[in-house]
Amino acid sequence: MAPSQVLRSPNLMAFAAQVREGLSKHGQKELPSIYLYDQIGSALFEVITLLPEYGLTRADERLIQRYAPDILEHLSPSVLVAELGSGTGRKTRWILEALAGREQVTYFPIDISPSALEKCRQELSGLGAVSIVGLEKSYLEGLADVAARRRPGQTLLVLFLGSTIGNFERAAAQYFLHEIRQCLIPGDALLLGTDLEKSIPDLLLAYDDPAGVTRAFNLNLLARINRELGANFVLRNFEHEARYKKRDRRIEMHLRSRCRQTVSIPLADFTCTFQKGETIWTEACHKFRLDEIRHMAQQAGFTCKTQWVDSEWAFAENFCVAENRVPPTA
Ligand code: AVJ
Repeated sequence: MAPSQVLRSPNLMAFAAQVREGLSKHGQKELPSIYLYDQIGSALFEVITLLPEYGLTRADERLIQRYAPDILEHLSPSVLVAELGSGTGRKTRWILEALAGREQVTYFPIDISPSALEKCRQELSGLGAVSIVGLEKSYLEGLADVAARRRPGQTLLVLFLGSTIGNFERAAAQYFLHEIRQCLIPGDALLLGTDLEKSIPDLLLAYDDPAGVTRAFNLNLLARINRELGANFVLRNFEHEARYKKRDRRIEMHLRSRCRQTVSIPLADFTCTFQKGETIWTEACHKFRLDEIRHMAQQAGFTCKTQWVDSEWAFAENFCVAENRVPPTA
């Protein structure tokens, strides 16, 4: 085996394979949104959460802060907390602090990014009664791991915050909730954060802010492909675009080619041509209705006990409890 192949990590190979697959599509070219979140992308997203136009994350945190006591009331003692996507730990802190006031807690942040797990550990290290066990795995692998470690009598609380579920196609979101439920036992809980439908101009501003942070966040995906796969994307030749697709009730982020151009991506063994005006679809952010979320939860084997909605930004925190029966997948 050539030395360069020995040095290629499985993660990098998977990245290369998915870039190649997405950019060789004959219709709409696309790149998986998970790759927006390298160290630079995650830092840019952090800045997005501070923008006045992007109220989503602040609404999420306000709701968690305010309703943490109500959430705890529903959970019998000896709680294990698992979070899908470690985030920064900022929102989770409110729940862990409240729990730690009543018992010793174990917190499992699950993230494929080691740097995200490290940041999360730093942010939450001051909490005395909380032991943090980071799992560098995909969401469902991590959750299965947590389920295997639980002892009888422990209740599992799964956190899936920030409307990350909105990145899935609707059918895939439904399927994913069902997969989460399969890892749980009756009485376990899921706290699901979902961004709600709101005025289209407000949504477009949230995903195409005047300061250009979201633009930088989107373009960083091409810069990352340059850095990690040796590609030669010229970032100035692409334009950030946010669109609202009414039929799908989602924002889509695209990168639009300003001219006809060819880009080579050596570590993906691939050369790609873009027509002038052609786009790469980089992210979908679905928006939800309250009754739709209750229905999705039910179809997945949960009962949505409470939905808290923020008064400044239409966002819902959905508190769901695992039912005895799990419906078959549709
Ligand atoms: C982190 C997936 C919830 O969908 O609003 C923000 C990502 N993309 N601005 C979202 C995002 C552009 C964000 N999520």
